[in-house]
Amino acid sequence: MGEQFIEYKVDGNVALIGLNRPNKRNALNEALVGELASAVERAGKEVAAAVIYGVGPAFSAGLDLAELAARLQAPTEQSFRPGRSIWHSTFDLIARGPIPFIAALHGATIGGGLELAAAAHIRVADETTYFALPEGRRGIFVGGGGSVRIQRIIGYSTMADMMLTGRVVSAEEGRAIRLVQYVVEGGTVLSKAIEIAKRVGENTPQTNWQITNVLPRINDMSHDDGLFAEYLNSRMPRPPASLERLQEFLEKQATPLR
Ligand code: 1HE
Repeated sequence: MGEQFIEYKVDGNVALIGLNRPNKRNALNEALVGELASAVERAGKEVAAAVIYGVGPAFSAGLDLAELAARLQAPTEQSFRPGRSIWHSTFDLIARGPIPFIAALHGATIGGGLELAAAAHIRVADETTYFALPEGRRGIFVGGGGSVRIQRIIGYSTMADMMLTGRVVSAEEGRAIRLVQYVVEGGTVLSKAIEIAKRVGENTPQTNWQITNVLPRINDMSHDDGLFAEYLNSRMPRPPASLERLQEFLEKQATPLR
């Protein structure tokens, strides 16, 4: 793929996608986001689950502010052409694609970096992780789906507080406001995320797709529409693996819940 800013490895049934621009704290420029889109598409075709992590001291310092400043300083015709944001299309490939994504967070997870993490289905942070939405400080606004995804995760008031004040939120506070599901010791986040991804990857692809695609859409619906959509979903043909798994349990061959 000729990657400059993304590293891609496969470990069993899991893809490991690394943001690899450590000297700029994995600030997200257009080239990086484009490479990320290719890596995400590739993972969807060849593995059962994926982990996104940051190389170097941070997960990601968010939007590349130098690139935006250059664009604002010297706008081109392209700058005014309407179209879909590459951030939206790429982060949607993660959030609404065929496989689950686990974000492994450490250090700065800021602005667009947090928007990227919010596109994943499970977020694991180590204790060095800190979150901020300094858009207010920088004179800009979220643009990577944060007003939809982060707001739905933490609610308007908490997001408004983070954006208006630009304050830093620790890993533990991140767990309290439901930004992350796990907080682990420094240095162990990647192995924990891989362990989770491998376990998730053991589920049937259909169930994983329902959890990552049906469930969040139902979350956006009214009570009545949600129940209707759940009913329709229950009428979808089930793959042979569903019956095999039920039989495994009934024949006392299933691995006990752990
Ligand atoms: C960057 C960026 C960046 C670092 N764009 N170059 N994001 C922010 O407002 C966060 C801005 N960054 C920081 O506050 C700090 O860099 C950190 C707290 C993340 C890390 O601090 P530190 O001391 O480890 O590193 P550093 O020395 O500040 O940065 C190392 C280099 O990365 C340095 O470049 P150098 O050439 O001087 O070595 C920094 O300039 C560069 N760097 N962060 C460009 N973000 C779609 S809308 C999304 C809106 C947002 O994301 S707003 C949040 C933007």
